[in-house]
Parts: sequence; C-alpha cells; structure tokens
Amino acid sequence: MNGAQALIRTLAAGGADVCFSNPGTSEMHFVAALDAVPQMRGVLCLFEGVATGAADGFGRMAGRPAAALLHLGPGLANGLANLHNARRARTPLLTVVGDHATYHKRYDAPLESDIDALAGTVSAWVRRSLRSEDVAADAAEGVAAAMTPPGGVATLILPADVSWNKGGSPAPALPVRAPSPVPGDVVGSIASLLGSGEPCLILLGGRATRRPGLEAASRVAQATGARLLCEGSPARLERGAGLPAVERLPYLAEFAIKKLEGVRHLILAGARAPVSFFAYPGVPGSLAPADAAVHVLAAPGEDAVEALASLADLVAADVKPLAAEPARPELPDGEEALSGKLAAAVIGALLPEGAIVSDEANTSGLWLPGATAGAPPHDWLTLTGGAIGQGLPVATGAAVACPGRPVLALEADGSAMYTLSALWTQAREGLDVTTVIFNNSSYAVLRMELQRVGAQASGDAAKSLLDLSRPDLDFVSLATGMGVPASRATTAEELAAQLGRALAEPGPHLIEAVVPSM
Ligand SMILES: Cc1ncc(C[n+]2csc(CCOP(=O)(O)OP(=O)(O)O)c2C)c(N)n1
Ligand SMILES: [Mg+2]
Repeated sequence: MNGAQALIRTLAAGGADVCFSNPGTSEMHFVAALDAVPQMRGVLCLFEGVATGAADGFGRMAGRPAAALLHLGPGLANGLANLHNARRARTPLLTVVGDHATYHKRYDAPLESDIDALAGTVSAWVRRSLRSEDVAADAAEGVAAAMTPPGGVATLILPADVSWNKGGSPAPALPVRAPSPVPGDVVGSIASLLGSGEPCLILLGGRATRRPGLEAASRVAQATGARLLCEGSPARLERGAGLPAVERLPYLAEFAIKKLEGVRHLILAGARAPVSFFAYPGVPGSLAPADAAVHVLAAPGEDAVEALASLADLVAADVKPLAAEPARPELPDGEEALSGKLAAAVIGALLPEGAIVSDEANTSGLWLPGATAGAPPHDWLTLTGGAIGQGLPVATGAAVACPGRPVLALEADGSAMYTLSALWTQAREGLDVTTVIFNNSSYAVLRMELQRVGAQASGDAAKSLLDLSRPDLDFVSLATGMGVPASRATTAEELAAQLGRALAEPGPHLIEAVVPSM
C-alpha cells in the first residue's frame, strides 16, 4: 500500500470521510487512491476558498472533521481566509496540503514556498509527514488534534514521495479527550454572584449556543433575573420556536455597548470577553462596561454546557427554560419593491423546519433575526471571522453533512462574488441548497464605515470603490452558467413564489433578490 492509500483509509476510518478538494500534480497519488478507498468521498471545488469554507460548514454541522485537499503553498494561501473563519468558529477541520517530493525541495522549483509558515497562521496543529510508513499515524493524530476541544484546524503537509512510496499501512483512530470539566467551586462562586442581586449577564459562546446550553442558561436566567446574550458571530446557533430565544451581541460597538449598559457582572460561558470588531476614534474597544467585573464560568475548551447545567441545578432546580412561541410574519404580497425588511418577512414566513441557514446577508440581513425568531427550529451559521466569502461554501459543506435537511444561504452580492463557484459544486453534487442573493449593487457596509471611521467626506473616486454597478452583476446568468436554476425577484410577491418553489424542489436553486442599498 502506498502512503496516499494508507492516509485515505485512516481518514475515512477516523470519520473524516469527505474531502473537499482542489488538487494539483503533487496530489495525484492522493487523487488516484480515491478509487481504491470508496469510503472516502472526494468533492471537487473550483477554488480553494470554497474547499476550506465547505469543510468548515461540514465540520460545524457534523461535529467531526472534513478534510480539505489543497495544492502546495499557493493552494493553501487561496484557502486561508475561510480557514481563518473556521479557526474562529473552532471547527474541527483537517487540511491536507500536498508538497514537492522531499528530495525536490532543494531545487526551489516554481511552486516552492513556505507552506509551514502559511499553515501556522490558522492551524492549531501542523505536521509534515516524512515517510510513507508514518503518514497514517500522522493523519490519525491530525484528526484527533482537530477534534480536541474546543476544535480547530489541523494541517498535514504531504510530500509527493510520501504519497507514492510503498510501506504505508492504515492507523487506528486516536481517542479524543472530552472538554475539561469546570471545577465545582467555580460553578458555586458564579451561583453566589447570581444571588447577589446585582445585575448579571451571561454571554454564551461555542457549544453553549446549542439547545442543551441554551436551555440550562434560560433556566438560570428565569430563576435569577440574569440576562442572556450570545456572542456576535456564533458558529452554530440553534433557534426558533420551542428553543430559548437568545439575542446576539450587536455588530456595531455603540449598539453593543448600549446592550451591556448597567451590567455589573459579565459571566462568560464558552465565549470570550466582548470586543469591538474595529477601533473607531473615540469609541472604547473593550465592550464590557468599565465598572463591570468579568467572570469566566467556562473558557473555550472547557465544558460550558455541563457547567451551565450544574449551575441551573444549583440556582434553578425546579425552573423550566423559557421557550420561544411559534410565530411567523404574515407572508407579504403585492407589487411593492422588495427591501431587506420585506425579504426577511418572506423568509420568516417560509423557513422550513430543520433548516440550516448560512447567513452572510450583511446589511440586508438586519431584519432576519426578528423575522425568523418564532419559525420552526433551525440552525443559524454566521460569519465567525469577518472574512467575507464564507456563506456559499459553508452552505455547501453543511448540505453535504446533512443531506436530509434544507439549507438556505442568505448571501450579500459582494460577498457572494468571492466564492461564487461554490454554486458549481452544489450543482455537481446535487445539494439541496437554496441561495438568496441580496443584490444591493454595493459594498453597503463600507459606505457606512467610511463615515464611522471619521474619514473626510470623499468624492467619486472613493464612491466607485464601494459600488458594484458598471457593469451590474447578473446573478441569474452567473448561476445558470454553473448549472444552478435561478430567477430574479423584485417584489415580495415574486420572492415568496420563487422561494416557495425553490424550497419545494430538491437540488440547488438561486434567487436574486434586488434590494436597495442601506
Ligand atoms: C476577506 C475580506 N476582504 C475584504 C473585506 C472587507 N469588507 C467587509 S464588508 C465588505 C463588502 C460587503 O459587501 P456585501 O457583501 O455586498 O454586503 P453589503 O455591505 O452590501 O450588505 C468588504 C469588502 C472583508 N471583510 N473580508
Ligand atoms: Mg452588497
């Protein structure tokens, strides 16, 4: 058995049985080995940022790593932005980066570069396999490293000769440690704080934004009067009717500061202390009120869910969580021109039960949380690291992970263009993804930021850098050109009809929703 075959058998047996791939010459033995190991599903992505973003979406939903196969330093570099988002999401993800044969590196051939340095920027674990005999054991370690709480990116660098040489044999999966338990006295001290009568707020993050964590936190809040909030960009937030409703920390620092006003004790459960996305002249970067004390119930990597459950048992023994009531907006109709607000109402009215929403709607998505709060239970995946171009790939990977569930990508036009070729992979794989593109012909958020950072009022040269017209993007043509049936909606009525149809039919669809810029 050659190294590549041993590697792929090891990955598949360890649960990393999907590989989002964009290969090159140095990965040809990996590609060839796919036919020898049918347990591994290779999924072709036409840009590395699609492969890494899809692996992120897969990992968030499956709770185990997908692999992403990339070609040397340049392939890894193309995939880095979405690996950065995956790192922020704490997604378990294994990147396999092919490299020149060990003895070829000294020639400094054209594709030679410092892969280790690039990998180090996003990876919790990096290993360069040096012998075919070792590659399977290295891969097993990589999978375990990716899974180690709180989850992260592991990168295995795979020289071509380590792939093609004989002497490989599969390695067994390695055990992965559980999240570290939170000591009882920490839980106890938080319980006394909550009983102090001073205003407390619990900030939820990581695994605590899923049902068990939300329910325990809701019981605590009901019993003690503490407020609940979740981190601004959760990797996976479970929400909708029957689940405790938890608002996200607002993106804009001024609004976030307002939300946290009056809090005396900020209690972190799987989240980090909140900071502003960017610095603005005269606005504090740390968002907790200056006179608030910050307490860690559970740090990332610790068992926030269990800690919240123990806390609930201490302070809320007989209290039930407060679940959101079923409620949907009325389906808007009529000829009125579409807006982000009307589109949100349509989406809230039609969101199917069990949907997975990949949200990169940016400014057009302002009304989505409100309009979907009482929709049937669903998962909400957000832009964790602020590097745009994540939404379509994440939707793609989530659909591969959860074939039975409808996936909805709510995507802004500018962000869509970074990784649009994800649509082709959705068509190739027959994935049940419905994409709504909010076409506002602009980088709207940057128009707002231009003013907020205090830049001098500027003219046409600056405006043209934030404007996506001349020429207008035609997403219907772009999608159909990649095999995804598409239509355009300019009124709420059209969006409702098109979205209803797209959700009812299997396979990918795209709707271009034409909306005004904020
Ligand atoms: C990788 C990366 N490149 C650039 C940016 C800077 N950036 C932030 S928002 C944005 C434009 C967003 O436009 P769009 O996706 O159309 O959303 P809108 O603001 O119009 O709602 C850009 C370029 C970024 N965040 N990440
Ligand atoms: Mg836009």
